[in-house]
Amino acid sequence: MIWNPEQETLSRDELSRQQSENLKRLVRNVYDNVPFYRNRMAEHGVRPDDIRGLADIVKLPFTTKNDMREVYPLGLLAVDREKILEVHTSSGTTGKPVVDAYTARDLDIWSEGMARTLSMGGCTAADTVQNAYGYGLFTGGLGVHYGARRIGANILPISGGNTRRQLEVMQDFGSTILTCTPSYALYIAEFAAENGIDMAQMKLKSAMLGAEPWSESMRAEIENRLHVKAYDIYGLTEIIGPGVASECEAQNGLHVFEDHFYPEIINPESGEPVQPGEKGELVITTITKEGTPILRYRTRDISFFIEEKCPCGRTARKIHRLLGRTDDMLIVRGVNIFPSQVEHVLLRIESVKPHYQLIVDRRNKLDYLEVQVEMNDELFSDEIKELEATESLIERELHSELNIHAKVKLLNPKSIPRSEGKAKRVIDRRQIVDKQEGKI
Ligand code: DLL
Repeated sequence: MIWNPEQETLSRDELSRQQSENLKRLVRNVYDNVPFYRNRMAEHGVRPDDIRGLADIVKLPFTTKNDMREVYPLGLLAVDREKILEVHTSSGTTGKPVVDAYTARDLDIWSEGMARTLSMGGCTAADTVQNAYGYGLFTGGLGVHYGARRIGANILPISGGNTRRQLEVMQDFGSTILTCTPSYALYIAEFAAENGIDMAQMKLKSAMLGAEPWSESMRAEIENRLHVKAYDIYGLTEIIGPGVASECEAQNGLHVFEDHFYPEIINPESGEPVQPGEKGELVITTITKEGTPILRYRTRDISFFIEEKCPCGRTARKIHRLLGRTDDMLIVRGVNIFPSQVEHVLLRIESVKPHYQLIVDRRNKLDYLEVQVEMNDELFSDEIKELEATESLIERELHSELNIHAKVKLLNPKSIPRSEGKAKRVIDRRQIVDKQEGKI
């Protein structure tokens, strides 16, 4: 179902007209009200009058995560403090968190984006949404909450964790839509199987999954085990939270809600727009936001535009499911590797589980990649030579996918820590080694 047919099926001309107007208003607004942007624009030699339409967006400076950290906490505020109703931040594990401050209108835009998103998964007022994203400063919990509320669905604000209780609640209240990270969805499936709970007996029909990278093969696994259709949903704190781009029933690319979030794809090295259909870094401008509007935010997420018309009838441009992050890309012995490539290979192998970690280290000054993956219970009780054969099979498959050798280590079932939120897939020990050696 299309939540807002008028906006979601706009003609390209009308959409561009709206985007253009909003962009001009945004630029004038941040120039007048946010010293950070006024200075940035001055450094770039660009004034609000230079932005006459969408094509001029390339004249504007980019904003990076570092910029946002430097002005922490509220240096990007474009309205009076008292107009702010709510604040969210990223987890900030690698530095100061980034902040999003919402006015009433921003919360309205967020609810709209999330109502569109949940509708794509078939959510109506008759549905029961089990919201297992974390509530708190993280945007997942409240983002889904506001969207479900706008639709008028019944919300179970259970938050993440306590998997036994998740399954009890799902059964007792007949949840029809599950919202959580893909890794947690898989964990719920695994827990159910181990405890003899038949997921086919549940009423679940869709799972709206995002906040971390996942793959097509992982989708198949989740759909089979949870008996749902699984949809990819994307967003980030800097922009608004979830509800920036989401997958419709075609399950082939995510429609960007571009009447609010204007997308570009650039070459991360040169900063120039890529050719149509070419992959690059997603850059987003919040053309309607009031509290903390952002010019050309460099998401570091890698994707490309899918240009074909979507059978669902929505006209907003689609991006391919995220391919990785410019900063998650590992360079091992000069080869670019994304954790998603490894996941793709592992999910093809029956006797292992999709719980894995990549450990990168440096031995004798050479990069060394080890893929640790859990075996399933059958393989666990098999003979040593079976384990060895599986390890070499995975090593061969990884080699043909990645073009480098990775050592595979099979781990006992359940030895990789489970996450109720985002999973940790990469442990890069090289940076520590480099620091110790005084190279960095
Ligand atoms: O993760 C917002 C969110 C909540 C999205 C719930 C979807 C569902 P942050 O914590 O700021 O916000 O992290 C944003 O997570 O730049 C991506 O690298 C990654 N990410 C988010 N969604 C996806 C996805 C929330 N569907 C960062 N696929 C982003 C791949 C995703 N990566």
